[in-house]
Amino acid sequence: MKILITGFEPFGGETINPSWEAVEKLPKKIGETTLVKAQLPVEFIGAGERTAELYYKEAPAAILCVGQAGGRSAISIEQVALNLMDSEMPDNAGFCPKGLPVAEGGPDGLFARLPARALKETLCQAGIPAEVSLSAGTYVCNALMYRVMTLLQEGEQGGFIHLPFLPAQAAGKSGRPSMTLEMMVQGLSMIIEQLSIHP
Ligand code: PCA
Repeated sequence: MKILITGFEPFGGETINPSWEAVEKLPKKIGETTLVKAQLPVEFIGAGERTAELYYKEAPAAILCVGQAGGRSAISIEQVALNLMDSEMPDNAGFCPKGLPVAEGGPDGLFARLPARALKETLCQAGIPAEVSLSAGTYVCNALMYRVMTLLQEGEQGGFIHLPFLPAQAAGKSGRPSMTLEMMVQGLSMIIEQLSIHP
């Protein structure tokens, strides 16, 4: 099985993004699953376009997108993507949509195609803080997740995982939670393993 796994470049004044730091550290293969990794731009349009290109080129059986959700304390398995782009902060291309749909005329929401609760349980049992999240926000990550859910065909899995800040990022922001890179990498590996066992 082949899985496309993506992380993001830094944004919002940060110099690193835990999602790419963690994805980059994953091995090329986990069990029988080959990982195709890509770093995406933090762009409402560009992130989805790059992912679609890779999906058509690589024909993966699953797409797992990963992003940063600074302020969260657990690995968040996103359950739903909204057909809404609404932001106070421009993306890295300078685009700052206010209340626009991701896909004109598309459904209001699309669910992840992942066993979210089972994944959460597996991580928690291994001592890795994890939660099922009901909101991926209305910024670039949500738009990418929505786009991914429209790409996937029958029998293919996909979804979005949000990661907390890394300790180095949280250091300057008193009280912000963080997670070590090792724990993030372990958490993502376990998620990929579980997707491979239950395709
Ligand atoms: N997090 C942002 C976009 C890129 C990222 O890593 C988000 O949650 O929308």
